[in-house]
Amino acid sequence: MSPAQSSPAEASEAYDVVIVGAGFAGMYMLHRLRRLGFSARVYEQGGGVGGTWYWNRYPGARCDVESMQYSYSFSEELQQEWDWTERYAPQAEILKYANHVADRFDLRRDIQFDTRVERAVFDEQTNGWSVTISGGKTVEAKFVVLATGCLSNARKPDIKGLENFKGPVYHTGNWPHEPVDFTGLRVGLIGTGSSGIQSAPIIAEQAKHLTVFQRTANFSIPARNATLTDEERDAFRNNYSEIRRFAREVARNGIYAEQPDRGALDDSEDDRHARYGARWDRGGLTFMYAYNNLGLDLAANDTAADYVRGKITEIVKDASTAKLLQPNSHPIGTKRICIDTDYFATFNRPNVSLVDIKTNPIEEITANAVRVAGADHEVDALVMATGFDAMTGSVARIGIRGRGGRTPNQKWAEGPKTYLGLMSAGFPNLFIITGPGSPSVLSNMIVSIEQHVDWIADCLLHMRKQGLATMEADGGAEDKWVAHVNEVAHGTLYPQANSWYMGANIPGKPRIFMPYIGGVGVYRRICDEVAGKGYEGFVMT
Ligand code: N01
Repeated sequence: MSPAQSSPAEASEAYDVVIVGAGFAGMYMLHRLRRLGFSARVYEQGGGVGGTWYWNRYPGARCDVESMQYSYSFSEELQQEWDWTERYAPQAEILKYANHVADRFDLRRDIQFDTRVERAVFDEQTNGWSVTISGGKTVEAKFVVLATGCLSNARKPDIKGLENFKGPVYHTGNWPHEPVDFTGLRVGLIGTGSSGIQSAPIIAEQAKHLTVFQRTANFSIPARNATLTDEERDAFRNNYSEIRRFAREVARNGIYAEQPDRGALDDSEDDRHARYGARWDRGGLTFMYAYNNLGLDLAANDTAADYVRGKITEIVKDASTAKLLQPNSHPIGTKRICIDTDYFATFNRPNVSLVDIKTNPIEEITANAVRVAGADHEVDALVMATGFDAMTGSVARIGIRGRGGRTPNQKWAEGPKTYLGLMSAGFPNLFIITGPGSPSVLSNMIVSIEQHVDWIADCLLHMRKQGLATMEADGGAEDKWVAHVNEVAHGTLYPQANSWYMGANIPGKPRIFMPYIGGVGVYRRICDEVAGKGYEGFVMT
């Protein structure tokens, strides 16, 4: 491998590394590689940086990890200078931050926007990749890094008659860049995951009528969003090194927070109620850290689920609507828990109705209505908050060909197989950032992104120093890792839910719990040990 130190890499159309995607992973990967003297080119299908925050512009979109923690830690100056305005940053502010990072670190000159990577083919003679981009141009790369995101392949479900609908159809994960005005319109919202739950209250404020079509009722905790004060910002800034260390090494999900010290059944009912109450009042994801066994023990989990179901009954005035909104199909937290602002209260509005499509699935979409159980619910616009082909979808849609021309789809027909979520045997010199088999979507994504980027950068540096050209996951090491990922998942309640973690939202997708649930600290130590032992489990030549 030869870092491009002489002639500009672009002239030769050959790079040490091609990075796919300019979200938070792609941007930081580029920054690290450039600093190490590697030539790198990023291809980004969007017109700007930001990845998920570039596409998900739906009303109410904001991050459910607090802004002071959902941010890069690699630059002390950056984390000291950026002023987050709210406890949970809205999409527009995160996108502004991404643009600030791109400018501050002069990233744009190595990013080509509005460009999809269509194909990446491994050449077994040269041990490199030929990468074909939209427009048909092919560039060569020794390494390819997929920074394609885990929730970037928005999926409109195949509902009968959808093509006949006369009004606009939006997807939350691919929202127009211009503001959408629902004033005076009857809006149908399909999907009640995080995106649907965030957008419903905002759409309801604007629309003439909002009809929410609910297949699975979801658990949601109030965000209690608020403006951040200088004191609150300083509390983080003055302690960032310890907060970041804790998030990386101690917290299971990469979020600095008080860790639970006991199980739910160790407390009396009154004490439990008080503890849940305090966390409900505080708001946010840490509701699930009330006890240390909520993800492990169904009886413990039921106590938290009952608490939230009780809250829904308290908030929603109409008893039958409240009952329908109460989740009963999965343990709390086993589908990604939602964080909302006034979601349940929205159903008290006279212009909002809820339609159960679990008991009676949507029969058909007509020119102006959604038909359920023979009744037409007339709508002028449809919002699909129907989620993503998560974790594997964005890898599968690139025409990747590894050894023997094999595609990831062929190899992953029974579920994704990777070693550490970083590489998959048969696809040498191809890294995935926050891939399946790593903590990824179960964590604060930026913590996991930084860990993977640093690991990959260190690895490439090691290879350069050692004069190594090729790296590939060993099939045996990969099999052991996949077995471990499964074993850890099956020690928890998570596989009980029909979640996108399990691939359950995509008809025909294999049911495998995709992320690694062992915790970011444990995982980081495993990755560091692997590197410390000369990249054990990888074959390097
Ligand atoms: O997608 P989802 P999302 N007919 O897959 C329903 C992150 N995120 O975009 O549960 C009818 O969770 C589906 O029903 P069911 C976060 O990690 C974060 O909301 O499959 N309904 C479900 O209700 C999150 O988990 C933030 O039965 C259909 C909904 O559509 C992830 O992204 C904000 C259907 C899809 O929910 C994905 O969230 C937003 C069909 N054919 C997203 N197909 C924050 O940071 C699907 N559904 C706050």
